[in-house]
Amino acid sequence: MREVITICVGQCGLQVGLDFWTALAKESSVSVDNGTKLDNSAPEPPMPFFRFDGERTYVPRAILFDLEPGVLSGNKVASSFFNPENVVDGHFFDETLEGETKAAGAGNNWAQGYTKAPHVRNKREESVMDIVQREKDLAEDLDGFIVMHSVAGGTGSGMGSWLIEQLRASYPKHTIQTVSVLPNESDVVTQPYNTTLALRRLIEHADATLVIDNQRIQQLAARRHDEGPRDPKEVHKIANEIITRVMLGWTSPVRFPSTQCASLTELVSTLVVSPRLNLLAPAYAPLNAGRKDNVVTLMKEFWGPHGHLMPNSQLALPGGESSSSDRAVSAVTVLQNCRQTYDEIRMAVRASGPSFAPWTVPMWSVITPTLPAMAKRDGKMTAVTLTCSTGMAGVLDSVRKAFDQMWRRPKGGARGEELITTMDAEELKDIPFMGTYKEALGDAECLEQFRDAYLAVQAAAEEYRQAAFNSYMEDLGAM
Ligand SMILES: Nc1nc2c(ncn2[C@@H]2O[C@H](COP(=O)(O)OP(=O)(O)OP(=O)(O)O)[C@@H](O)[C@H]2O)c(=O)[nH]1
Ligand SMILES: [Mg+2]
Repeated sequence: MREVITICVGQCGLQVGLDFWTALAKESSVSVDNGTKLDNSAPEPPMPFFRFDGERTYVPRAILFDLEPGVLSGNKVASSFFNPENVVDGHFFDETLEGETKAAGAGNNWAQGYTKAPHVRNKREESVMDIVQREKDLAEDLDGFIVMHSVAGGTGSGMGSWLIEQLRASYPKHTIQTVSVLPNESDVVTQPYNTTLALRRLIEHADATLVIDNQRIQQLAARRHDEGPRDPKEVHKIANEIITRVMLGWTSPVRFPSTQCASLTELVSTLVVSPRLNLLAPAYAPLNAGRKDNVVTLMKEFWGPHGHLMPNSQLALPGGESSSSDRAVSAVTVLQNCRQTYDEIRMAVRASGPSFAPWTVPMWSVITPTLPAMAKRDGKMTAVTLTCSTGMAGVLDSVRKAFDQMWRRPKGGARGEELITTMDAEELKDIPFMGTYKEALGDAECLEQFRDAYLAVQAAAEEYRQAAFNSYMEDLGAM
């Protein structure tokens, strides 16, 4: 058995995670009220995600962290379905106060989340990594971790960064996959800083990151409902529904292993051909729930204007349709409830596949897991595709540009790269919104953190850009 532990951090991570687990419980015929089986004739729930505890209860292999009680307090599913020792809502141990206290969030500040994380304790005084290790000890043969978070605020971004570093240091051989939500342009003012600082950890330590673009999802949600911008809570609800569908599809080969694929590690290694190209673009079809589909229409939808959860301008569209030099490096599709033959699937893949980078074997892998009846939902065919696309350079460039807008002296002059690579720590006082970052980290470390993160994001963008060309293979060989 290859088990997977999900770890949700911060408001966004928790809300996405709670929706995912609620849907997973439903598909597995497990009650979110108490973890018992809803239907005794149903097969055993997928044990990579659940563990059997005692006589009647299935417990999610999941851990929920926040630095404030907001999402967790009063949430029925959080309190009834999960192991209470794995649900930590902002209790932390502050040595200077000599006792347990409540952390008041990380205030949209990466540095607050990053520096508070090592002090977090549950009611049994277990640290974050004690909790992870306890959960790991309950697995027979741990496959890896799925971390869910936003990179834009303080907790998911900062505590999430710290957690990913710790996971990588403690479990170097286990797969770390993240579901990382990128912000809307109009979200919090410090988001370009937080996003840059967190992206560095994802680039350096995650095996694979599903990049979820809130802005793009908002556009798709508005289109689906034929309306303009909506209340953020409503947008988040729709976004989380889409992310849940992506994650249910993506994890179905792990939950229902077959000879095609039997673990998260296998899935990730099919897609991530170089550890430096680990940021992946997801797509889901059909987004219009009422439609009848076959494999051809679903595959076409991915590469049409509305299937992808990443902007089309940054995607490797099929042959002649590609507006730019973007190319796919690898792609994996999971088809659920597919009743078509292998030949029909191969033909659809051949007809609608993306443009691949010239140095790769143009391989679009398709997995068709066999689902038990209760996981088939309404029996409609759905498809999730993850693509390693050189267009990710465009996403990283947008993050860098937003950062450059912020990182400047009030009186003009150098900004962005030129400023961050030449300035001294004492000049940080001139940079907008630096106060709380400096307070948490100290001047010298603060500048080092920002500079290293900025350069890491810039280097990753360049890596993706170069991966569109044949010379990339030679560059890889030269490393
Ligand atoms: N898709 C989606 N995005 C969300 C959700 N909740 C918040 N966000 C986005 O997440 C970002 C803010 O991060 P949060 O997760 O709220 O912040 P946090 O990690 O709790 O950090 P602090 O509250 O600052 O300590 C913004 O870009 C929000 O738009 C959600 O449920 N779904
Ligand atoms: Mg929060």
